[in-house]
Amino acid sequence: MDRGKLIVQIKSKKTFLCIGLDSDLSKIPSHLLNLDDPIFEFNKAIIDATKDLCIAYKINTAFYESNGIDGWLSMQKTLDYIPNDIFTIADAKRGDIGNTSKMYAKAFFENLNFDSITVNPYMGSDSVKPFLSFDDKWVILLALTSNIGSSDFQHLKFDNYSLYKHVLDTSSKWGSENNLMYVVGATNPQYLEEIRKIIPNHFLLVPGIGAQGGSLKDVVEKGMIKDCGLIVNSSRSIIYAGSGLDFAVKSREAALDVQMQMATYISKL
Ligand code: NUP
Repeated sequence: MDRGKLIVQIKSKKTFLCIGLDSDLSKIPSHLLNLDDPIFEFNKAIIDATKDLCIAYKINTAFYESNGIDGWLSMQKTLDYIPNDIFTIADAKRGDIGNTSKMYAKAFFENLNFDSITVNPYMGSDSVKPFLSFDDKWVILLALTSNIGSSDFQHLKFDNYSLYKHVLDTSSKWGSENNLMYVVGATNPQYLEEIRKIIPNHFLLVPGIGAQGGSLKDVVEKGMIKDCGLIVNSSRSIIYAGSGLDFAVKSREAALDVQMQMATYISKL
C-alpha cells in the first residue's frame, strides 16, 4: 500500500488506529480452544468486529512463532483474511547482515504478503536497505521504543545528540517518506516535538496506548502532521476487552471508543 492510499483510508474511515493481534492461547476465550485453529478463529472474529474502525492490523510474530508450524499457519491465514485496503504490519523486529536481511524481506514481503515490517536499526544501513528495495512495501524502524529499557541505549548521547536522534537523522536518508516509518512509543510523548524537527513528514507507528498507559491526546498534540502521520497501535486493551462468548462485541466497543476520539482529531486536519 502506498502513502497516498494510506492517507485516503485514514481520512475516509476517520481513524488512525492499528489493532495489534498479539493473540495468545492462554488469553483467548476458552470456548475457542477446541476449534481446529483457535488463534485464527479468534483473529477472524476480532477482524470481523473491528475492520471498519482501524486502518491497520499489526501481527506481532512472537505470538505466532511461539506456536511453531501451527503458529505460522495461523499467521498466514490471518494475513490472508485481512481486507486488502487495510495496512498490515509484521512486528518482527528483524535486521541482520545484508545477505540475511534480504531473506527476511523475502519471507515477510513475498512469502507472506505483509505491507510492512518492523526492523531493528542496530546493525546499520546494509542490514536495513534490503527491506527498502521492494515496491509498495515499508520498513518501520525502531527509533524510541515504549519500554523502560529504552533509556539504556536510546537516550545515550554522542556528540551531545541522543542515539535515537542519530538513528532518525542517518536512517532517514536510506529511504523516504514513502517507504520508511518509525516506531515511537506513546509512553514517551515529550520527545515527539524533537522527533518531528528531524523527521517532519514520516509516518510514525506509535505503540503504548491502552495497556502501557500512553495518552492518545499527548501523542496527537505533539506528533500529528497535516497528513496525520500517525498509526497508533493498541493490542491487549482491544483484543482482550472481553473474555466470554461476546469477546468480539467487547473488542468492538473498545476499538470504537478509541476510533471516536481519533475522529475528532482527524476532523481538525
Ligand atoms: O516500542 C515498542 N513498544 C511496543 O509495545 C515497539 C513495539 N513493537 N511494541 C509492540 O506493540 C509490542 O511488542 C506489542 O506487540 C504492541 C503493544 O501491545 P499493547 O501494550 O498495546 O498490548
